[in-house]
This record gives sequence, structure tokens and C-alpha cells, in this order.
Amino acid sequence: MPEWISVEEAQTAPGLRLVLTAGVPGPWGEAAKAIFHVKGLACPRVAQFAGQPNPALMAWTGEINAPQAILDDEPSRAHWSSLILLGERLAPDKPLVPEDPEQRAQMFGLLHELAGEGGLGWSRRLMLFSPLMELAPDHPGRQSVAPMAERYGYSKEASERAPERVADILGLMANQWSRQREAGHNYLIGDRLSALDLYWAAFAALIEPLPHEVCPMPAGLRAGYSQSHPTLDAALDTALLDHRQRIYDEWLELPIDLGPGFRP
Ligand SMILES: N[C@@H](CCC(=O)N[C@@H](CS)C(=O)NCC(=O)O)C(=O)O
Repeated sequence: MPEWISVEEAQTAPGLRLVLTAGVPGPWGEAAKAIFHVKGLACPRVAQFAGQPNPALMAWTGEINAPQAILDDEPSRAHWSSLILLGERLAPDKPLVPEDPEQRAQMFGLLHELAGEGGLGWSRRLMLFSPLMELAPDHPGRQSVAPMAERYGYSKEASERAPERVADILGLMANQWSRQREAGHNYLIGDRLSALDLYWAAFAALIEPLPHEVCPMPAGLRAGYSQSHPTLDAALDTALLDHRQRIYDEWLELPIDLGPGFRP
């Protein structure tokens, strides 16, 4: 299990460093971890605290978001696609982006639907914020998420549209998986492991988190991540959850490392 270092230590450390949200199996962070793990790019991890100002991190990289990958003195990479492409650059011998242009375009399209603005991650996050944002303005529960909710486009209308949007994307993934199965493939794109399998494995936590024994996340957050909704339940192909389990069993770290102080 890679070591966790402070922002101060990370600032002067050479090579690759990965900033991750402590205590939360945030899907963007889990996907970035998966990319580097599968590629054998071991690197120290740096804790970010979701919803907090993270002043030292902001001073270092100009971003309070996580994940962020910092290579030597190069600018921080925070966007999901730039993290994938950094992995391809650093370990081209273990490609996670298909060579075939059709497959490549299809993969980045589906990845955007999972991790991009307005996609499954953003929409599920709105659903997660919704019960707290419905509380009175001075309620501590609402105040704890309001800055983030505003940062990620929260409105009552957007949160009401979110279940349909998540269901649409689950439908997309289900169709892709059944086409692949029919073609005799064991992965979501092409005939081998790709970034899409890793991002699906990470973002599936927002539909059904892995059990506490392997993912010791705070109970309140687990309730939020597991929030069921009839529209989602109807759209979910549980074979995709079996695929998530297989990807974790065959390719990824378990238990999930949520940082110092968050061990199973
Ligand atoms: N940078 C990623 C998104 C990552 C992201 O949304 N991270 C959130 C997870 S909740 C975060 O760290 N938020 C911290 C905050 O807003 O305080 C991307 O655009 O692809």
C-alpha cells in the first residue's frame, strides 16, 4: 500500500504524487488510483479534505479538488481525461486506451458520461446533496455541503432531473456490456482491460458501494451513496456490478485505501 505524505513533503518530492480525498471512496480518485495501480506507477498519496479550503494544497497546485496528479514540476492534472493520458504517457507498455480509433472515441464518450460534467458522477452527487440542501438555511447539515453543492451546479430542478440522467447512463452501460458479452468479450471496450472498466468499477460505488469490510467509508456517506431510487433500480443491470467485482478481484487493491485513520 503506497505511503501517504503531507502537502509540505509532497511539494519537494520528485516524480509522481497523487492527491486523493481522505476517508471517502470518491469515484474520480478511486479511478485515478486504479489507472496508476494497474500500470505499476506506485507513488505517494497526499490527503485532500472534501468541502474544505485545503489552503496548503491550493497554494501548491492552485486547485482544492481531488484527484490531482503532479509529476515533478509539471502543472497539476485534475481532469479525468488528463489523468488517463498521463498514465498512458508514463506506462505505454500497459495501454488502457484502445488503439482502434472507433473504440477509442466510443470509450472517451462513455467515460464522459460517467465522469464528465453533468454525467453519472455529477448527477449522483446532486442526488446526494439534495436531502441536505432541502434543510433550513441555518441547519448545520445544509451548511456542511452548501459550498460544494453550489460549486457543482446544485438546484432543486437539477437534482430532480438527476435520477433520469443517471438511469440513462446506466442504460448506456448496460447496452454496451450486453453487446460486449454477445461478442464474447470480457471487458467493456474491445477485448482487453481499458480505462472504461476501471472508471466503471470506481463509479459503481455511487450506485452500490463495496461492503464496509473492504471499503470502510463513513456510515452517513454510505447511506448517501446507496440511496436507492426506482428510476435507477429499473435501469441498473446487476451484471455490471458483477463486472465491477471481477475488476476489483483481478486488477485492483482491496481493501480500499482511504488514507491514514481510515483503515478497516
Ligand atoms: N477534477 C475532476 C473532478 C473531480 C471532483 O469533482 N472532485 C470532487 C469530488 S467531490 C472534489 O474533490 N471536490 C472537493 C471540493 O469541492 O471541495 C474532473 O473534472 O474530472
